[in-house]
Amino acid sequence: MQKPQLDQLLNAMWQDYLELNPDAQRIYNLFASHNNDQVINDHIALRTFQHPKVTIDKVARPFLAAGYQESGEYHFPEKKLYAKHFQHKDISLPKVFISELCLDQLSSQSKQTIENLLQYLDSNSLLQDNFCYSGRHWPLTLSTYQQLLEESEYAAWTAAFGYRPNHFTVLVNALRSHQTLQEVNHFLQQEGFTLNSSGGLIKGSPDVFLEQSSTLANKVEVAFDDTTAVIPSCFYEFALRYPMADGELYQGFVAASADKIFESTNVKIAMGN
Ligand code: OOG
Ligand code: NI
Repeated sequence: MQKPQLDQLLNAMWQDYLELNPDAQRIYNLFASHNNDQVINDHIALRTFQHPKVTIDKVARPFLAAGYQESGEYHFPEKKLYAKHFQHKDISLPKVFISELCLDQLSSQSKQTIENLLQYLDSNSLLQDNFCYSGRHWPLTLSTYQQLLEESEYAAWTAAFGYRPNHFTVLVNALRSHQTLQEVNHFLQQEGFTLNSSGGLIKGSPDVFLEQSSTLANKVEVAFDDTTAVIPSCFYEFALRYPMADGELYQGFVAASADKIFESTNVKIAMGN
């Protein structure tokens, strides 16, 4: 895939994401207005299920075709997740973080439910470049969503939204207006945005070369087969990267911090109850 197609894909993903989280545009504009219209995206996150039909590498296909390379892997035993990140040698391009839910670690009921959903997924759709913003490919009732939610918030989110960007991320290093994550958080709170405080507002530290914070997922009305319901959708993230011993900014992720970032779509936290 050539650069113009990749830019087009990234832009289409941003537009799709804004439909679920229009606040991201407001935040983007606030930072853009203080930074000569320059806001750099550190990474985009996608979610999937660990299944031969939709492996991380299959979801990553258009990025791999555009020259991205697998650059790190992460384990989240408590959340039953596994993830990889992909990056491009052109460091102005966002990294892509793709996680998957390990179905073999779920109850047989949840595993069966998800396998049933995945039967509706046409394998050919994965060959389309728009797959990573193609949404939900299966029928879903509110009670199935709620059943999954009892066992895994991630399972419920992925069942409800399917293949769409979960979040974009402002690279704080590239901001002139705000140099620290404390300043970013303070600014966002003053502007009225609610941040994810799970594990503290700031996840990580200079010791692990990465500090991150995020808004809480926006709540949207989702049409299920039987009814509609308001559930958490997507959030916006802020990342400050620190130089390693060789002077290069750390480009990876930190599992202990990511574990808390995942909770930005937690129903109890995001719905405020
Ligand atoms: C991904 C959470 C992890 C990060 O930057 O550490 C993450 C997700 O919520 O899907 O994005
Ligand atoms: Ni992230």
